[in-house]
Formats: sequence, C-alpha cells, structure tokens
Amino acid sequence: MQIQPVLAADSFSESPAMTDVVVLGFPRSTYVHIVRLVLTHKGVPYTFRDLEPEMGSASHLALHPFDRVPILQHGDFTLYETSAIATYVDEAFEGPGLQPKDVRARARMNQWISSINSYYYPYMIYHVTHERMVFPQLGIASDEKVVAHALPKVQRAPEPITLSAASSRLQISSCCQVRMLSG
Ligand SMILES: N[C@@H](CCC(=O)N[C@@H](CS)C(=O)NCC(=O)O)C(=O)O
Repeated sequence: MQIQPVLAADSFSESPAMTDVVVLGFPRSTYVHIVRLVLTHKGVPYTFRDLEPEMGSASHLALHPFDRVPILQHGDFTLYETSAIATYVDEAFEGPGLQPKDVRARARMNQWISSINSYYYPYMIYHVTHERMVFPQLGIASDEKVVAHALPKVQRAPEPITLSAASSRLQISSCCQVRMLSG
C-alpha cells in the first residue's frame, strides 16, 4: 500500500516574498506533517523546503545537530523539535488557540505528546513500520522478530491505538494532532 503525505509537498506554499515561515523536512515525515498541520490550522502561510537530498549534510546539521526533521525558520529564528515548533507556532501567531487553557488539560496534552515521542513512536515507526512497510519498499528483507518484540510495547498504550503496519505513520500523526487540538 502506498502511503501518501497528508499534505502535498507544495500545498500552502507561498513565494518567499509572501511569507517568512519555512518548514524544512521531507514530505513523508510524520513529524513534518504535524508541523504543517499546525501551521495550516493556524492559517499561517509557509514555504516548504524538501531537505531529503541534504539529510546528514553539513548544511542540514547546521540547522539540526541531531540530524532530524522538521525544522522551522521564522525570519532569523530557527527551531527544531516538533513539540517546540508546534507550541511556538501556536503562541507566536494569531489564529485559533491549539492548546487547552486549563493547566491540567495542558499538562495531560504534554504528557501524551511526550509519551508518544518516548515510548510509542520508536517502536511503532522504527520497529513496526520500517520492518513491515519501508524495508519491503526498498527491497530489504523485514524481520518479524523485531515486529513481535515491538507490538506488545505499542499495545500497552493507555488509550486504544489501532495499529496496522500500513497506516501507523498517519495514525501517530493524527494522535499528536488530535491532542494538540483537544481541550
Ligand atoms: N524528536 C524529534 C523527532 C524527529 C524525527 O524523528 N524525525 C524523523 C522523520 S519523522 C527524521 O528526521 N528521521 C530521519 C532519520 O532518522 O534519519 C522531533 O520531535 O522533531
């Protein structure tokens, strides 16, 4: 099954003269989707720059020393880490508030985001999705032992996360986004 990006690479892009917000990443990335969804929901126009050909290069590492995406540039301000970017976009721009005003609801949101990043994402993506979806697409043999080790860790999620190898990236994306928008 071919997974399409939630947003096309050039959707909502504007000419650089019209916006000083740039999202750098590659179109399939779950975390890049989250940043783009947040910007879209806030009504902030942005330019998307595909960093895939530059991943790991000196120019990429100068922007993100941990060799990841997304990266947000807003004028002369550069920021990485999806959660920090989402919070920044919410607080730096007009538009609908994305975070609960209630302090406990906001804490719960951050608990969920941190849990996804720390406990679920590595197993769901690196162990399940890569083995079942990415490796076969690249012609690399997948290892079901890795999947079998990861699934129980994913399934102990306190709220139901329906996991299928084909859609796990999108589900994680929507999980984080739903949490950001809740409350
Ligand atoms: N903690 C980072 C994680 C970002 C991340 O893992 N991004 C993936 C794409 S979804 C990436 O850059 N992968 C490149 C690689 O692993 O080489 C964040 O929240 O932004």
